[in-house]
Amino acid sequence: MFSKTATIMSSIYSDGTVKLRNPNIELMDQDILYHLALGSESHDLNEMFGDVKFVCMGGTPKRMENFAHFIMNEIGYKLPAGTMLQDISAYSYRYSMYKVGPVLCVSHGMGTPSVSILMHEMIKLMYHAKCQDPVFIRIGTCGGIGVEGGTVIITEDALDGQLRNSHEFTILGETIHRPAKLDKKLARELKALASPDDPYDTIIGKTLCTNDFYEGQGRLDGAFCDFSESDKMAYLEKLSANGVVNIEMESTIFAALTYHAGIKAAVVCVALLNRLNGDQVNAPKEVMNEWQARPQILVARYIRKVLAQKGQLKGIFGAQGSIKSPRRFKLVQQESQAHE
Ligand code: R2B
Ligand code: URA
Repeated sequence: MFSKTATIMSSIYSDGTVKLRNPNIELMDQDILYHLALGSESHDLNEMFGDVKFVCMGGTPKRMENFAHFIMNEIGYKLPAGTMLQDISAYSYRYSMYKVGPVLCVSHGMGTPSVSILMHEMIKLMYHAKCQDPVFIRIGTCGGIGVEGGTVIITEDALDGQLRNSHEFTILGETIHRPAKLDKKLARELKALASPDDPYDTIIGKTLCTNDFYEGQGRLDGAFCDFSESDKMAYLEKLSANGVVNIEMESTIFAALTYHAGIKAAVVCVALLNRLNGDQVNAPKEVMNEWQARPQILVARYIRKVLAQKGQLKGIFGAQGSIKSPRRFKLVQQESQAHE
């Protein structure tokens, strides 16, 4: 059978490409990445994705589409004239995927099963595309513990519901655990990119990953609740005493599968509320939208930094797209519209 404790073997080739820890894949005629609407023989995955260096994931298709537009501007990436960003996985009707040069922006849905399916296919995509040293970053939302709404939290360790730093899998009816480890150096690098001018805190701490938003996160406001407010508070205090600063629903599987694949990874979330003060997510929409941009801003700083180090960041003129003069552009637009 298989080993119950993961043996850590190298999962990356010396040139940085991803080695697959599954001998079956290369024996197959074609590998269909069903939930991405891509295939290893139907598509030239190396040509399409070979240059990917950063895989950024977040819960919703809209957030990842917004991130794609945001990062395009941040790295000065220019689309060829007359073209626009397309959801590459639109026909899967499952996940959304946008590519902006070296950045792949993918939605992962809610909860560990959804992330698990996506991670298998994303890791295989990296392998088929021969991507070198890809870095995976989850950009998400969470509930804070003892931190105010709007705080940005970088995960140091992802813990499961029993505070174990691993993800539990049931495979062929057997239970196994894989370490839910993230790259500590990457976490520190991200933290160092927080600016003293940011009007919010950016912290590092442990993240609790649960299988449910309501009872699983000790909320009193689900359809069911068989515990008291003091039980809830005692639980949250216990989490806090163990160094847990936030709760979300994807970090253990994300950490476990990237670690198993030998891929450098980080989780950056924004707190939507302080769970010590309540359970309902009720900040106004505009406030929440501004908060959700914060992890994106931090990740964009990281991507810019890495690209700049490689001399691959476009200059300021590139960042403005093809518009040489915004004033003249506006005049031309108005003139054209007048003749519609
Ligand atoms: C954060 O927010 C979602 C639940 O509302 C879940 O995907 C998560 O991790
Ligand atoms: N996401 C969660 O999983 N929990 C929260 O409290 C807020 C967002």
